[in-house]
Amino acid sequence: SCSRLQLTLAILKPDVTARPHIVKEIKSMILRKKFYFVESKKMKLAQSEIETFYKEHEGKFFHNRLVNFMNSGSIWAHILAREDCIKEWRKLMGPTKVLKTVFEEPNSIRGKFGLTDTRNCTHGSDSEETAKREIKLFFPEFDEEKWRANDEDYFIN
Ligand code: DGI
Repeated sequence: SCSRLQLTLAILKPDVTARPHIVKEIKSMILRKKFYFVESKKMKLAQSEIETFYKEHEGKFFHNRLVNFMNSGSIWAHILAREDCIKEWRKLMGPTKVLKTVFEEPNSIRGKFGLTDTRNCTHGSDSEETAKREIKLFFPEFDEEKWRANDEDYFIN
């Protein structure tokens, strides 16, 4: 039923956004796994927005690299919907570390296209609470209640 659709924030990072044929292939992988694209936009984040987005990683050894990378080009931001969306999107992304993806999840997005632990293609929210916060950050105009009341009926049944 409709109430079982879960939302997540999915980002295609600058490494893939710079390569249109990879973007196309990842979007096909997303559709093949029965996710719906609820909202999509291509955008360039400001440094301050990246700092806010990755606040929890402040102080970690990879923080500067991560911020510089996210600042290096445009991204695609998507709201995806699916049953078990958060877990399923993270499964399709594959593990964070590129070596692990290559040996354990070669058919995941990161397994196929990941370059390094920093240039690892995608982002996905890690919980419902995070998803709500991240969706608000990237799509402040998105009204989840209104979407659930209207558009969602279009997809199911
Ligand atoms: O949810 P994930 O993106 O899989 O991973 P996360 O939330 O733990 O970390 C967010 C991002 O930070 C991740 O996509 C890439 C970067 N990162 C995390 N751990 C490492 C890292 N980058 C490097 N270079 N090395 C790491 O160990």
